[in-house]
Amino acid sequence: MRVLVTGGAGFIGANFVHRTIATRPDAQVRVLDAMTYAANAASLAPVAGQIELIEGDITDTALVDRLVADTDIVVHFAAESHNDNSLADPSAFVHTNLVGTFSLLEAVRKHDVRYHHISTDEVYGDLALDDPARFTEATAYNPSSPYSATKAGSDLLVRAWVRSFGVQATISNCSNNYGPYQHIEKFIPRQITNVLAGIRPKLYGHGTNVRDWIHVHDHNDAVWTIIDKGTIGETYLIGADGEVDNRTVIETILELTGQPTDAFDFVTDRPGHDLRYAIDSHRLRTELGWQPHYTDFRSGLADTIDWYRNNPDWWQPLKNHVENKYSTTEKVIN
Ligand code: NAD
Ligand code: TDX
Repeated sequence: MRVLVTGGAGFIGANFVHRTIATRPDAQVRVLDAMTYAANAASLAPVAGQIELIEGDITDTALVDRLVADTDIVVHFAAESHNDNSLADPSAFVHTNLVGTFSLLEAVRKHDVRYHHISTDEVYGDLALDDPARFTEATAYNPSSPYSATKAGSDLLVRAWVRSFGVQATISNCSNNYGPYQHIEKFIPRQITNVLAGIRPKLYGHGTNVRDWIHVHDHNDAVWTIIDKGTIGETYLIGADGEVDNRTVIETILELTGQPTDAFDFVTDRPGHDLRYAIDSHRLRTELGWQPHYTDFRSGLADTIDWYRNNPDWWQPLKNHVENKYSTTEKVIN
């Protein structure tokens, strides 16, 4: 099977490529990635020689057409993915998440190629902290940020291309991922590398916001399950019952690294900060038989801390730049 992975030099895409090479001996993997600030060629080093990496933009229609003509499936991870960046400047989000998805959909339509669309639970907006509800496939779209609005728009393009043109697509909306190779602008690796670099972790607002954490390996396992067994035209929610508030995440990182659990700073809150995400993945579990393997968040976090401790060359060159950028908007409010 020829597999074209967009965004395969980013966090989830690189882990997907590793998993595919390890578990699918018949797969020929090509990665199309623009190698933005979020990509890291070193993330693909473990599979070098076993894949082809093409540096290019998913909005380059001639390139996309040529690559899609020569594949059996497109798995579309490429995106601008960070909410804080989308608040500072949304333009790249419209370009990649909307125009880029459109460009891929036109190519898979033309060449009648199977397509799997990777999306997020953020398309559903947020839930109140005391609301027992969780998102399901039937929840109405209600995105809050430029990031989530462009992801929601990209999902709707996929649904329209399925209905109007019979494109052979599936969609998955997953909750917050953690694990190896995640860019250190994101919450968990930012705080882990803060501790490792002797910087105090930074908690937005009061830290009561809740995220539903899933290990990246469980996400990618679910993606392959949907590709193998999912029904064309359908959407599947991916989640592992991992709801934890942000303050508890920071305290657990501090505890696991042998620091006092109050050794962190409260900083300016994110504008429009979504309160809580929570996924009901009943459909994926009952219809397709998927279940997560990383059910103990604390031990998944401990493994992730070990990965960053053991791979300083991967993240240290990025650290000053990331922290300098945050320091222009973030104020300590202890
Ligand atoms: P990431 O930012 O780590 O990686 C994105 C990759 O896409 C990078 O390698 C980047 O270079 C590439 N890219 C960006 N613009 C491109 C363009 N125009 N053309 C080609 N490549 C381009 O993101 P991630 O966290 O790995 O997320 C991957 C996908 O999963 C995204 O679609 C995201 O919306 C979705 N998702 C992420 C999470 C999460 O917790 N990280 C949760 C649910 C869904
Ligand atoms: O330094 C920080 N301090 C902090 O308290 C950072 C970077 C974040 N936070 C908070 C904001 C969120 O409540 O932590 C939570 C997680 O933040 P992010 O890692 O920025 O993730 P989030 O905004 O929840 O979005 C993530 O999950 C859904 C991914 O970045 C998206 O790509 C995915 O779609």
